[in-house]
Amino acid sequence: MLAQITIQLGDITKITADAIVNAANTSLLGGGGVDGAIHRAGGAAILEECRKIRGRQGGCKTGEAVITTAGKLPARYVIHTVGPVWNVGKSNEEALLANCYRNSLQLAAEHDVKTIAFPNISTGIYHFPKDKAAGIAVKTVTECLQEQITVEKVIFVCFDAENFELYQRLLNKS
Ligand code: AR6
Repeated sequence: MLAQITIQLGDITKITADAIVNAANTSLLGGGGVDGAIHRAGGAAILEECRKIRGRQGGCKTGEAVITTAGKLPARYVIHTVGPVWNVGKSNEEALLANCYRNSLQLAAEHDVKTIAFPNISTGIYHFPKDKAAGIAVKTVTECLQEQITVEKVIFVCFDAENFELYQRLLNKS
């Protein structure tokens, strides 16, 4: 079956899906933006598992992903990935951002996740240009979905109108 890509404008903590993705940082200990919102809404169980992962592997590198419970959220899992901080394109940011989407989907497939929601990773506090980031997200996810059979639906959850319009244009849904 061909996997489906959809777009939603809103808060990812409200999304019912097998997994939602968090734009975390390498410490896995929470922060602002979507990371703060997920930990606040999901409760202490998420941080507790993040601490255990830190104990085992000392955090999460940029471009990589780890998986925890979703606590009180209407999802089964939170997949925490660490986007790159935008450095005017000088620090391999584009490839690292693609890795976030690829590694999150890989982890999702390993946990039999059928539906997964992504925020617009790195486009907030990490200042990755939104148009570039949207292009990388759509291209990488489209490629990954063609190579696997587990994930059936990807939802790009946009928190602001600018990102929502960029994704609409890229996916021809305007
Ligand atoms: N639902 C969906 N998207 C959201 C939500 C939400 N509730 N809240 C914000 N966004 P950011 P980053 C959007 O800053 O740029 C944290 O402190 C937001 O509008 O959350 O990857 C981490 O701990 C933007 O489009 O993440 C790291 O230190 C997108 O989510 C750092 O920020 C990502 O914005 C990561 O920075």
